[in-house]
Amino acid sequence: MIQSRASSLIFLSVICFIWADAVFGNAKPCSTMNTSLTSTDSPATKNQTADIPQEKKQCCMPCDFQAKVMREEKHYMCRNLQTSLVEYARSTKKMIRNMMDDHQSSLDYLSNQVNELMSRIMLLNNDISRRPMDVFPHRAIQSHGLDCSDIKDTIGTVTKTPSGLYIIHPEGSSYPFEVLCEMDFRGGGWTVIQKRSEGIVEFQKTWSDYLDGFGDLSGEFWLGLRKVFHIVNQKTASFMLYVGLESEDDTYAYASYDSFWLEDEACSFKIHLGRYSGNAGDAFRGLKKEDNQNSFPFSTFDVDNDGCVPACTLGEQPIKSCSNFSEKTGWWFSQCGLANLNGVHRFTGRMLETGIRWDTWTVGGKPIKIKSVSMKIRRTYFR
Ligand SMILES: [Ca+2]
Repeated sequence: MIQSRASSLIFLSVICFIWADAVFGNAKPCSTMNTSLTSTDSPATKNQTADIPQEKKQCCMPCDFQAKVMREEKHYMCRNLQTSLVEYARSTKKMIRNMMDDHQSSLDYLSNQVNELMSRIMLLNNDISRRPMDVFPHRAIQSHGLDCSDIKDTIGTVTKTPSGLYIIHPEGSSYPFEVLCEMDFRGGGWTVIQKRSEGIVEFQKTWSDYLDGFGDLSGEFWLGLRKVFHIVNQKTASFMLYVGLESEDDTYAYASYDSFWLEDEACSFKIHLGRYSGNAGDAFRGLKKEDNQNSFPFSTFDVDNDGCVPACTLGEQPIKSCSNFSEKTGWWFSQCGLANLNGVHRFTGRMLETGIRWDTWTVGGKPIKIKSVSMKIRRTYFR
């Protein structure tokens, strides 16, 4: 803006200067005009000059006066030009200073933005390092199927199905519900029915809680006996169970059962397990006849089906309720038995029996302390 204004000013001055130079430059001195008139003298022209006495009078302006006027005009134009140049230089300097100020402001703003982003990244990093690794998306993918195996078999034939939360609607269930599907583990199609890792979710719950489920499907949870019942009791499918264990020393073991189903609520969801395979031992069946939890009903502290009537003896201790003995957690207790994957996470009490238990997984004859566990089920494709 300033630049264009200054340029216009200079341009105008230059034009004026050229114009003035042309006008006054072309004005010849009077004496020369007189000479030319006299040299090309003819009777006709003599008469013409006689007819224009006024013109002759103008042409006869004194030469020194005319030169003086021209000089003054030229000086005036020069001064104008000088002034314009000075103003132009000043405005250019000002403009450059303004531009530099603007650039500095922009740089300051960007620098602040970068600092703010760096702070946010640091906060996020801290947040991530504090939280347990959560590789699954939090929102359920709107894809209906009967169970995770069904989803994998139907959608998975077209495109790869990722692990995560899905909505399923098993046969016999009057309502759809959300489940965590593991699609990458051992061929995929696994519906996770129980998961524990950090010990954030407490498993000391009532019968009602164990019926409907609790916890967070993207973290630790118990899916719920009713939902599991609906999944494994579909007419067209049979299911297997996989129990994955991780010790406090970061070692892994598993127990797999080639069939798994539950009886209905009226029978307190008695558990039925097929053949065992794995390296953690068959803690569901245990080592002695009375340890066998297979075909036993589920128990909580408020619904007692544990087979201790009126009491069992563990060591020297009489036990009336295995759930109470296990800090009010729920399981398919059979005179307590050797397995309780719902036990208290990292139990620090004196008796190991009340922690997460899979007592056939041992080292040096002693049960290994368990920190993470998951129970998942998948359709079996053979009968
Ligand atoms: Ca009892």
